[in-house]
Amino acid sequence: MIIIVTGGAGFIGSNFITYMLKQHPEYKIINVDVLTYAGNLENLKSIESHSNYKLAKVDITDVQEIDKLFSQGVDVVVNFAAESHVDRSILEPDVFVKTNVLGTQVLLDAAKKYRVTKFVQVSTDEVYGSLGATGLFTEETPLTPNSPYSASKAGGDLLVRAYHETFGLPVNITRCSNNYGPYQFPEKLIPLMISRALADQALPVYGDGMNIRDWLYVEDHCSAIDLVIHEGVNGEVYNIGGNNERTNVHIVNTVLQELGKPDSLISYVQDRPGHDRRYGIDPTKITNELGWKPKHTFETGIKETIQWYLNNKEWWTRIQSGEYQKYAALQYGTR
Ligand code: NAD
Ligand code: TDX
Repeated sequence: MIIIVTGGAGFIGSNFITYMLKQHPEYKIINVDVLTYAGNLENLKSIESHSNYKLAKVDITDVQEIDKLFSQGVDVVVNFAAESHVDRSILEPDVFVKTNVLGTQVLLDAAKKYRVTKFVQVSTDEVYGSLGATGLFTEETPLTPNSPYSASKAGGDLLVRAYHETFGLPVNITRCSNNYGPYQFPEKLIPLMISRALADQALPVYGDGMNIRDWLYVEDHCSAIDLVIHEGVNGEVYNIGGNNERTNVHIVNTVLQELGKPDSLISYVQDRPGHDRRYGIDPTKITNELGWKPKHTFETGIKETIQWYLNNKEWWTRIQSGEYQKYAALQYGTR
């Protein structure tokens, strides 16, 4: 099986490639990644010389290059490539539309032309918008995205759906809750708080800190996608989540406790515009129909993650010293 994994140098994509080469060492994996600020080949150090792994530094919006790649043979596409950070989408929405909508359409056209046997669109629960105090997102929840990021992901998802309905392309869409684990870029909540707490910097909590996210350890997300590739019914959407709803304040307090740092580092700052209050995934469909089960609880996963960041300080300090500084200055000033 030849799998094109787009965005394979990012957080989830790199975990996924590593996971797949462990589970299915005979599969050939081509990582299509243009290496934006979020793409980091260091994430793939453990498998970079695997005989079944290849990197193609290509932009998914580049029609000619994508066509050339697909013409060399591909069975399955897993599309992780995206601009993924909500705060950046508020500062600069245009690149989100380009990559997450146009890029998806370019991949769909190539997948159709070269008759792939499966196209998996890796999407997010954020396309469903925000929940009140009760209820969960099911696959039938209407799409009501609130940020430029989630609107662009919803746009990509609707194109994937349309290519199934119109052209019969064998697709699946997966919608996952917040991932955490090794190699997550330190702009996202958990690694941001770990890295700033270790430097005794203020921890910026948006609004009242009572927004809720539903956390999933990245390896459990990878096992779900592996299942969808093999067992997913064409045209179906699968929600992926581990029933781990936590407030942001709970997350930050957990990080502080694990690192032995004081609460006084917490700094409540202006809320994110359009900030979704609560996400919660109902994973009944993937659990009952495909037999998926997460291996990690939040309590074990967060401990492992914090330990990983403690053991891999060079990885994230190198990132923080690069292009990230411009964004951090804009986002956090001198706090
Ligand atoms: P990330 O930002 O860490 O990585 C994105 C990767 O895509 C990077 O390697 C980047 O170089 C690459 N990329 C960006 N634009 C590209 C382009 N035009 N052409 C080729 N490559 C490009 O993202 P992530 O957190 O690993 O998320 C991966 C996917 O999963 C995204 O589609 C995201 O929407 C989705 N998702 C993420 C989460 C989460 O909690 N992180 C949750 C649900 C869904
Ligand atoms: O500095 C911060 N302070 C803060 O309070 C940051 C960066 C975040 N937050 C809050 C905002 C959210 O309520 O923490 C929560 C999590 O924020 P992010 O890590 O930015 O994640 P989120 O906005 O929930 O989106 C993530 O999960 C869904 C990923 O970035 C998306 O790619 C994915 O689709």
